[in-house]
Order: sequence, then C-alpha cells, then structure tokens
Amino acid sequence: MFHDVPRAVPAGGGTDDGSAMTPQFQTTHPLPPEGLAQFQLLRDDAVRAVAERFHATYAAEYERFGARGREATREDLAFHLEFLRPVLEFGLLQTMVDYLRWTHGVLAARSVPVAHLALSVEWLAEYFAAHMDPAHGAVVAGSLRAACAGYVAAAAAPTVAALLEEAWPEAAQFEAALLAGNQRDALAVMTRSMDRGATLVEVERRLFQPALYRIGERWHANLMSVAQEHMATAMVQALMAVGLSRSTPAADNGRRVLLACVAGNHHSVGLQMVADALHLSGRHVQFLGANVPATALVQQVIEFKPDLVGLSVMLESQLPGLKRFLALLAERLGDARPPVMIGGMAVNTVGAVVLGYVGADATAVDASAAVGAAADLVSGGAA
Ligand code: B12
Repeated sequence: MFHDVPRAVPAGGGTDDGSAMTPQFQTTHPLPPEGLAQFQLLRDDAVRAVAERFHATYAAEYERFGARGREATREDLAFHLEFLRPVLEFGLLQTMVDYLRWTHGVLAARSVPVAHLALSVEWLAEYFAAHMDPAHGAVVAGSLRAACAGYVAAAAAPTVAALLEEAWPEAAQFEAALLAGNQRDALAVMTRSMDRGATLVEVERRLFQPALYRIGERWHANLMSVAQEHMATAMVQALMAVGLSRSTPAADNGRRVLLACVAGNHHSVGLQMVADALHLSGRHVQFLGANVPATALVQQVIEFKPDLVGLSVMLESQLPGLKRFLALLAERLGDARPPVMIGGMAVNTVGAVVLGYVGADATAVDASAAVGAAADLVSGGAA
C-alpha cells in the first residue's frame, strides 16, 4: 500500500515481503513511480521555498552570512533531498536517519547551531505535503518526519570501530605518517609489512583502509583539514602503486573485469584496492576510476566485453543512479549483460538486501572478499 503514511519498521524487523534485512535497518513504504516523478519536479522549488522561509524567519541571524550563507542553506537543503531519494525509491529510511546523524556531527564539530537541522526537515515535509498529490505528499512528509524522529532518538553517529579491529597495530603509526605528510615513514611501515611476507591486499586492508576510515572520522569531527585529507589520499595512492610494483600477479586466467565508480562517486581508492586484488589473482582488469558517466560506462562494457562488471558506491544517495545505470545496461545488452558485483560503503551499510533494489548480482565487503565473489559469479572462474 503506497498511500499509507510511512511507518518505521522496528529495528531488526524485516521488509513487508519478509525478505532478510540488515539488522537495525529501518524501512518505510516507497513512493510509486508517478509520485517519484512529482517529487523530482518539485525538488528545486522545495529548496528555494524552504531557504526563503529560513531567511525570512531568521533574517537577523542569517544576515551576517550574506550571499554565501544563502547559497550554503540551499546546498544543505538539496543534500537533504539527495539522501531522501533512496528512502522514497526503495523505502530505505535508515539511510536518511544516518545522514541526519552524520550532518548533526559535522555541524556540532564546527560549532554551527544544530537546532535548525530538524526544523529544515520539518519545513521540507510541510512543503511536500502542501504541493504534491495528497497521497504522495503524505508519503514524502511521513518519510521526512520518520527520519527526523529516528535521528532525534539516536544516541550517536555510527562509528568504524568494528572495522578497526581488523587493523594491524602499526596502522596507527601509518595514520600518523599520513597526517604529518611524511611519505618516508609511511613507506617504511608498508615496506616492513611486505618484507615480513604480507601481501599488498593484506597491507591495503589492514593498514591503508583503517587509516583512511579514521581520517574520515577525524575530518567529520573537524580535527583535520580538507588539505590533510587530500594529502593522505594522494600518499596512499602513491604507496599502492609502489606495492603493486613489488607484487607478482598470478598467471593470466583469461577472465576480464571492468571496474568503475558510479556517476557522482568521487571515492576511487577502495575500488582501486579491488582492482589490485583482482589483478593479482590473475584477471585482466580495466579500472575506470571515479565518477564514470553512465553512457560512457555502458560503451566501455560493450567494447571491452568483460566477464564481470564491478561498481563502487560510497554514499546511499548514489543508489538510485546505480539502479538507473543497471537498467540501462540491461536494456542495451539484454541477455548478453555480464554479471554485476557492487560494493563500497553504501552497499556495506545497507547490506546484501540492496541487490534486489538496484538489480545487481553480488556484493563483497572488501577487496579480499571481492576475489571470492568474482570467482563465484563467473562460472568456472578460478579464485
Ligand atoms: C578520501 C575521501 C574523499 C576524497 C576521495 C578521493 C579519491 N580519489 O578517492 C574526496 C575529497 C573526493 C571526498 C569527497 C567527499 N567525501 Co569523502 N571521504 C574520503 C575518506 C576519508 C576515505 C575514502 C577511502 O578511500 N576509504 C578507504 C577505502 C579502502 O574504503 P572503501 O571505499 O570503503 O572501499 C573498500 C570497501 O568498501 C570495498 N569496496 C569499495 N568499492 C567496491 C566495489 C566493489 C565492486 C566491491 C566488491 C567492493 C568495493 O572494498 C574496498 C577495499 O577493501 C572517507 C572516509 C571513509 N570512511 O572511507 C570519506 C567519506 C566517505 N567522505 C564523506 C563525504 C561526506 C564526502 C563529501 C560529501 C564531502 C563534501 N562535502 O564534499 C564528498 C562527496 C564526493 C562524492 N560525491 O563522492 C563521508 C561520507 C559520510 C556518509 N556516509 O554519508 C566520509 C565517510 C567521511 C566521514 N567520516 O564523514 N572524500
């Protein structure tokens, strides 16, 4: 039933069709396609109207930020709606709850008053309730309010603690070297690990990945600058190339893999790790990097004829675009479409249930797991 006001499924519950759902992942009823189309048409106007309402209501407070303040308000509201889209399309309420918790953390760490966050969500809800067909408007407003209630009730933003258990003790030293921009020390930590017999895939998973996740947390908490984050990423990318040059790939097993970050995803390092792991396992890998436009990606699939396509999705707001891309691929290639494996933080957060929403074939949590999943997907493929 689309027309009911969405209700949050209790944490640990399932979807209405009884399919397995990642524990703690809250869902709502999605909007039907015509409701989604109406939402899309109204997005820009909603942002403009709610931004105006803020500036009219809090004129004195917003005055001091000038034109840039107005632009920032509009950007923030547009971002809210980006993250609302997977809620409306797939019913993934939790993505919006997590996003609001994350945004709260960003604002609080930068001493920006957070009270307006919940208010902005409420005003968006009021806008859509007033401007859409009543049944669709009720779903959009209900989703926004349910997400806001989930955010207000939540104690703290999710952390990467579980992943850090995978980290080697020297990951802390590696992270310190990245923060200091000390390539010599960073290289020394990596070299010691590889001299001890660790593979590049292990080094990437247990040194580089945890350090980058921690750096993300530090950026979120306003404990480091954007420049430092860029520097750390660039250093890791250079070290990955060094590590690759001292690793010997398995013999060519004749398998071909095409890897890309979906349009809008600028996070390429994780997928580069997947590329390294698949290359070292004997596959011929084409790695297209960040933010690949859908039409260019389809064309490359047609030309390269991979046995497997791997796509990386970092933010949940990128899931609707992934679904559209997979539909386009199926339309262009029909039965000849190769299997598609997806991964990245958004996929790990939502869990394997996301496959059904977007129409992909498999997921893997990290680069090591990607090698096994690739072998399973491509029949007769060597691990
Ligand atoms: C570096 C970085 C950037 C760089 C990326 C540069 C580059 N060339 O990659 C830049 C500056 C571009 C960037 C931009 C932004 N970022 Co950023 N970024 C990061 C950071 C610090 C590290 C990313 C990374 O390399 N991680 C390490 C890799 C190894 O991990 P991974 O990607 O998860 O990959 C592993 C698995 O997921 C899996 N995997 C990945 N892809 C695939 C694909 C397949 C097929 C398979 C099977 C597996 C798989 O295997 C990988 C290896 O094991 C993260 C922190 C974090 N937690 O990751 C934030 C982070 C992801 N960024 C964040 C944000 C908010 C942004 C921006 C919105 C910031 C802004 N306001 O501009 C933009 C968005 C850009 C966009 N539209 O994509 C947030 C996201 C929060 C959220 N969940 O909503 C994070 C988590 C930081 C934080 N803690 O707040 N970012």
